[in-house]
Amino acid sequence: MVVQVKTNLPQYSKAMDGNQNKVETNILLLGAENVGKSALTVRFLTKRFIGEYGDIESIYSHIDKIDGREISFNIWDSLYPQSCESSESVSEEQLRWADGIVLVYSICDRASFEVVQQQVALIQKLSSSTSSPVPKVVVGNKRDLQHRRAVSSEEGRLLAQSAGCGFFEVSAAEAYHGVLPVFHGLHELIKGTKGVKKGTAGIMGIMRTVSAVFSKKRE
Ligand SMILES: Nc1nc2c(ncn2[C@@H]2O[C@H](COP(=O)(O)OP(=O)(O)OP(=O)(O)O)[C@@H](O)[C@H]2O)c(=O)[nH]1
Ligand SMILES: [Mg+2]
Repeated sequence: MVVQVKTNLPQYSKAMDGNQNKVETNILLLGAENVGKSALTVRFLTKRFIGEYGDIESIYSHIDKIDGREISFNIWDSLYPQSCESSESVSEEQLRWADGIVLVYSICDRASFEVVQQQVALIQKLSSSTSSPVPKVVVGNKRDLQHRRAVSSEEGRLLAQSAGCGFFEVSAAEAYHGVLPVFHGLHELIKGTKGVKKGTAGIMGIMRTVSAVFSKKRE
């Protein structure tokens, strides 16, 4: 297996790079384990659904075009910490890094919906001292598993509405075109609030590239 691993994150530019045309945006995926955070990430990066992803936490870098403008997406596919207090499931470091947050639950897993509720509250608490709230979207994944649905669309929508977030129900397994609006929609929210921000945080030991994802699939 050929896996390209960089031991240091690159020094990201702030809002734009020198040519004033490339925008950088940091997106953090949160949510309980097994809800499809990695599946959504890989779908967006590669248009593919691999099936099994392992429990790897990574920041992926991906350049996409929206309305003719290059957007450099840095996507932190997080792991829900094992045996942690719910109050520790989002870190200040993650919030400092993120321009926008995707909160993922599985529509078949009520406990995962409760995790998102807790994480929304925690983000509000941790962000209360900062001037502007981080743009967020709530995502109910595994919409293809209707027969196992445990969380209604209405509940998801209400949670998102009460937290001032966007809302999507998607299936990472089924289609790319359903997943794309999650990332592009969040980017629009970020753009609408404050543009994009920050340089790198020296937080992750590893940055994996899209080619690493493909290599994994072919393994
Ligand atoms: N049916 C169905 N299965 C899905 C979907 N998305 C992910 N899965 C499956 O759900 C399982 C967990 O997916 P992951 O993407 O690894 O979930 P995760 O949230 O990254 O999990 P952790 O990294 O362990 O926290 C895998 O077996 C996926 O194939 C979906 O939309 N529909
Ligand atoms: Mg994962």
